Amino acid sequence: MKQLAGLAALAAVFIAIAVLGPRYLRQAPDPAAVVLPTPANCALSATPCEFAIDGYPIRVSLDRALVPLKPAQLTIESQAPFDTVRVDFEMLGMEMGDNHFLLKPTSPGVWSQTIILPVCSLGRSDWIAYIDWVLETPAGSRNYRVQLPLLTQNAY
Ligand SMILES: [Cu+2]
Repeated sequence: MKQLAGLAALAAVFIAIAVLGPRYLRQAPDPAAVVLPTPANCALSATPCEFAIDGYPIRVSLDRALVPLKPAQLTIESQAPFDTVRVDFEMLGMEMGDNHFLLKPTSPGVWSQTIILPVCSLGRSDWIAYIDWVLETPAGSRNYRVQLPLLTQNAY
């Protein structure tokens, strides 16, 4: 009986790791990632954000203001030879589900993806977009992350 309880406890721990693990893995930047400072005056829903990674200019834009449940096109432009571009939308201190998107290269130097964000049950509109880039270099892969604040707008 004692063994069974021990086994159940162990199983509970494994289940907790399986359920919670990916969430924390997703939120944590790659340990080797270069976390760039958040660009000043960057309100992603109003105007494009522009900054640089390793001397390469980067432009992040949306084709429309972000409204919950309405698709919007997120576009990231750069001549840097990135191999992977992804974005994760989160709310500080609130579990908002999986809002992780892999951007697709649509033309040389342009990465794009359709973004849909859920409605916040608390009526909040403040999101953080964690954008991750992976750059393959002869010396190995380099990861970069920038976090951009953004506000969704009410549909009504
Ligand atoms: Cu929320």
